[in-house]
Amino acid sequence: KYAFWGSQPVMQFSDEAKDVEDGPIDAPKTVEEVRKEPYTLPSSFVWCECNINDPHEVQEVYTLLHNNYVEDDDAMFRFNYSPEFLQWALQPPGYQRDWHVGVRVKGSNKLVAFISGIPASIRANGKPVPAVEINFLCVLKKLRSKRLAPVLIKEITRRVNLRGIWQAAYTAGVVLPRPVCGCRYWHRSLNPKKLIEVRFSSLQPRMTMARTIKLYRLPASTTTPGLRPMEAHDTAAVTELLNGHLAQFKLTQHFSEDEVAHWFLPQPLVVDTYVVDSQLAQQQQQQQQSSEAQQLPAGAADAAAPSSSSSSSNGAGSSSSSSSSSIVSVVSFYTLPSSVLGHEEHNELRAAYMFYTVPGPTPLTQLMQDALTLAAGKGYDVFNALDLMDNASFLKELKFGIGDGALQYYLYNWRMANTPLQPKELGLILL
Ligand code: YNC
Ligand code: MG
Repeated sequence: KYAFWGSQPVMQFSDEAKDVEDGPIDAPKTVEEVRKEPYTLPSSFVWCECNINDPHEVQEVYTLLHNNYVEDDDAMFRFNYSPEFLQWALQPPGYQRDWHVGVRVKGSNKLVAFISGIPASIRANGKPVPAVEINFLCVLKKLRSKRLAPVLIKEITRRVNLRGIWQAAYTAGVVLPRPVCGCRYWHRSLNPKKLIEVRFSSLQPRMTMARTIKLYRLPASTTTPGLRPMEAHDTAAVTELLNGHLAQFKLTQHFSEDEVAHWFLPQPLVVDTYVVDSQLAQQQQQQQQSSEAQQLPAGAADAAAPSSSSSSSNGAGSSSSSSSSSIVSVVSFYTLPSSVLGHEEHNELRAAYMFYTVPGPTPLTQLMQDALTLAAGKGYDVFNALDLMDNASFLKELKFGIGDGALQYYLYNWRMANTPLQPKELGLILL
C-alpha cells in the first residue's frame, strides 16, 4: 500500500503525534543538487509545457479535463473547469510556464496527461512557508493505473525545486499519507427542481416539488447595506482585511496586493467578489431616510422600510478599522460547473463555490445569505461550501446539506504539529 507515497517526504500514518515539530521533512537541498534532466516517460510519450495563454493550448487542457478529470463516486457528474477559469487559476502573479506540465503522445501530439503548480505564500502554525499549490493532476482514462501519476508528481517537484521552492499544498478526494485536515463539502440548492431532475439531490420524503421549491426560495435582493462588487481601487483594503482575518487560522495563505487583484477582482463566470462599503451604506441609508421623509405621511416610514432597521443593526457603518478605507467585509465565490453525464435534458450543473470571505462587522450568516441571493439571481443551480473556517456557523441555518465524500488537504515536505487540524482551524481554499 502506498508504494509511491510511502517513499515521499510527506507525513506518514505511522508518525507519532507527540514527535511532530513544524518544519521540512527532507534535509535542506540547494538548487545545484536538483536533477537537471526530466524524469523518463514511457517511450511513446514526451513532456511539454502548456501555454495556457494560447487559445489552442488552453483548449487542449480544457478538453483533457472535460473528458477525464474528477467525477463523483457514481460517475454522474464531472468537473468542467472553463478555459477562462483555467487561465485565471494557472496564471497568478509569479506563475511559471514550466509548471504547466503536459504529456503528449509522440507522433499524434495528443495531450494525455497534465499537472500544474502555482506559487503561493502558505502560513502553517504562523510560519511563512513559500510553496506551490498543485492542482489539475489528470491522466487520460485509457492510460490509468500505469504509474504515470508518480512520474508527473516527481517531474513537477523537480521543476519547482529548480526554482528554489521545496514545499507544496494540495487537496484530493482520496486518502493518502497523510491528511493535514479533512473537510466536507456542503451544498445549498438554488434550483432544486433541476438538481432533483439530474439526481444531484432527491425529493425528501413527504415533500412535494412545490414545497421544496418554496423551501429554497431566496429573496429578490440582498439585505446588507453597502454591498457592491469589488473594484480595483478596493485592492489594498481587501488585502489588509483578508490577511488580518486569515491570520487566525493554523493553515492558511498570505496574499500580496497583486495576488488579491488577481484572485478577487470580478471576472464573469470565473470569480465574483463583493465588498461591504460602509460609506455607501451610510449614503444609502441617508437617501432612504430623505426619500421616506419626502414621500410618506408621518408615521408610515417604519412599516414601509424593513431594510433600514437591518442596516442599523448590522454595524457596517461603525467600523473601527485602522485603515482609511470604508471597506469592512468581503465575500467571494468562484464558478465551477460540472458536466451532467448521460442525461437527456441537462448537460451542465452550474455551481458556485464559496471562496475567501471576511465578515468583519457583518454577521457571517447574513453575508452568506446575500451571496446565495446573488448566486441564485445569476442563475447558478447550487452553491457549495466547505466546512472550514467559520462556515459551520451558517451551513445548517442557510439550508446547506452535507455532501458525500471528503476533501483531504495535504502538505508536501512539511510537518505540522498538532495535526490533523479541525476544519475550523483551516483557512486555505484551493480551486
Ligand atoms: C491524487 N489525486 O495513491 P501509491 S487532485 C496524489 N493525488 O500511489 P497511477 C494520487 N496521488 O498509492 P492513475 C492521486 N490519485 O502507490 C492517485 N494517486 O503511493 C496515487 N483521475 O498512480 C496513488 N485528479 O498513475 C498511487 O494512477 C499512484 O493512473 C498511482 O492516476 C492518478 O490535482 C490520477 O482525480 C489522479 O486522472 C492522475 O486517476 C488519475 O489512476 C486521474 O497508476 C481523475 O498515484 C482526476 C483526478 C486528481 C485531482 C490534484 C492534486 C494532485 C496532487 C499531487 C501531489 C503533489 C505533490 C507535491 C508536488 C510538488 C512538490 C514541491 C515542491
Ligand atoms: Mg497511469
